[in-house]
Amino acid sequence: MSYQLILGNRLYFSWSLAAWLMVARFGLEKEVSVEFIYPETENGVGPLIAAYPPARTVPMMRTPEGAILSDSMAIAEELATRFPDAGLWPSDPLARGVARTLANEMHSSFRALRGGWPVNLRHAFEAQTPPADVAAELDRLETIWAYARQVTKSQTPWLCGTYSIADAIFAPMATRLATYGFDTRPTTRAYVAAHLTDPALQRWRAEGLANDPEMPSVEMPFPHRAWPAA
Ligand SMILES: N[C@@H](CCC(=O)N[C@@H](CS)C(=O)NCC(=O)O)C(=O)O
Repeated sequence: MSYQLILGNRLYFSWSLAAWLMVARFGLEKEVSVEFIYPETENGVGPLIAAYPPARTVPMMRTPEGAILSDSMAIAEELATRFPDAGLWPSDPLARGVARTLANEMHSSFRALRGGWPVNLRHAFEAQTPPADVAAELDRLETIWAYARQVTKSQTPWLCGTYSIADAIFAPMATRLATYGFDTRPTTRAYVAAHLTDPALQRWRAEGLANDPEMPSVEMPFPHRAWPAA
């Protein structure tokens, strides 16, 4: 049995985007088969993921031995350990440490942004004024993204040199800023643009638009604008 990754709707499920990038962005699509499940009711993904106990959320990855990984960072770490040549973490020790702490901060924090501005790759909205708690987290993003680029001397658009798990896990945050039209500060603006022009992210969105249903319960009542090119 090969690796099996179960994901949710490409246009709304933040951690599913991050997990898919950990596969697609690192050349692992032959090793990991990907399936999508679409919750249409208040029960969410629960009944659909019930075949993989004890998972309750997506992403979920089943390893060839049968381990059920139901947490994004567990999926990240197992992929990085099992496919060491794929380069999921930076090889440079300093850059790897920075990438790890940023990825884990994303996973454990930013509750206001995650709750207030849900991921939406179907629609972009006219620029929203962030509430105070969201604004504070936007400040924090600018701080840690600028820190990572500066301390690792990144010469690429990415946080720690070559694209790493840290960039995959922040991709949904970059798309949030595109969706809600926030006029961001310099490092943030350039970093969001890098994600919007990333071919893997563009493919994820195009395949979502072609295949995945609209979820009215996640849509916000703001005026729409065109999806930003970058
Ligand atoms: N700890 C999990 C959280 C994943 C998570 O919250 N997934 C959400 C969607 S982004 C989910 O599956 N929610 C249950 C539902 O929609 O019914 C992880 O990091 O992978």
